[in-house]
Amino acid sequence: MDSTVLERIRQNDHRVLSRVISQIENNGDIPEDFFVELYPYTNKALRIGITGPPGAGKSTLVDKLIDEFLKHDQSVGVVAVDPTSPFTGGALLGDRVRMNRYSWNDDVFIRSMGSHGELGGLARKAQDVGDVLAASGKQVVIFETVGVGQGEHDIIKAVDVTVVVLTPESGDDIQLMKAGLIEIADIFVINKSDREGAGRLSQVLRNLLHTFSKEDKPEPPVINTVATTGEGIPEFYGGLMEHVDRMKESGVLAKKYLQRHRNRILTLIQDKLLSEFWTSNRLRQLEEATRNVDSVKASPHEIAWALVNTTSHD
Ligand SMILES: Nc1nc2c(ncn2[C@@H]2O[C@H](COP(=O)(O)OP(=O)(O)OP(=O)(O)O)[C@@H](O)[C@H]2O)c(=O)[nH]1
Ligand SMILES: [Mg+2]
Repeated sequence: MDSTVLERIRQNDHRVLSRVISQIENNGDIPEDFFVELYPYTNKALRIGITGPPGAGKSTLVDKLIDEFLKHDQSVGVVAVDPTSPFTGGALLGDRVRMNRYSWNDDVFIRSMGSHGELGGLARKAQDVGDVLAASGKQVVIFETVGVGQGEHDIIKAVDVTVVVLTPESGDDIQLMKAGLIEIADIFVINKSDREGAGRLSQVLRNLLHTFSKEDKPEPPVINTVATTGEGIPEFYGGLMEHVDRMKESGVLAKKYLQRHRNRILTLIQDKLLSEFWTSNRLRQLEEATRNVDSVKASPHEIAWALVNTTSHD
């Protein structure tokens, strides 16, 4: 990758963005200095995470939010992470339709990424993609993902502000707490508020949030929307920006940034050490030790320590 690539990214050349993002996605050969040189241009964008159960209306909501940002003269990048789950089989196709809607617009860049079953790496890649979009000058970078497992939480943790989208049918208060959503959410949106039970859910949620509110974190607002008609969208936009201001003032945003920075260092080291550790020789040893039930003679601990003590050149 030569230095003109970075220049092209900074000039918001969408064709180059696409190419670089594909390289990130496919574990392409990206020199380490690329990210070092990119870094100074990655810190201006506001990073928003949007998560929630399958079919809650996240994509419809993001579409409406894009229009709202454009109205306020802000450019937007979207990283839509598609988990390869039977629930979301058509998501990729849907996202392609969305991309076409903005293909003429230099202020919007939408990209979807598949998980290919490896969520850990996906969180890291999604962040790298977010950095590329931020460096292209996008003022807002939205990460959209289905919130069901740890991998998605890793994606969502790497943002400034997290929006959790629920619907009247997404269940009672106990489920909300079980899912750990209260901990990760900075803002709740009750979408599909045209359906029965939306008022009750927002009331239950507000009470819960009030009970669990902590002094070091502003209490998350609860906003009702109907993404399909656009009802509640200006309120969502307004509430989001107000909340971001509050987070900025209270120092929460700076804290999140530092946490994210630290986590990325930890993940990079983890990835590097693991990839260095698993030499073809060690992989062979592991394969031999676990080939079939009869060949399993030693305890997992014993095998693990033997692998650790094998020098990488053996
Ligand atoms: N009635 C109603 N339907 C909605 C609303 N918002 C979205 N929908 C519909 O719900 C369905 C799912 O919407 P999406 O935006 O694809 O939901 P999603 O959360 O992105 O879905 P996944 O990416 O598959 O998890 C679509 O058929 C939308 O038209 C709403 O406010 N009210
Ligand atoms: Mg979607």
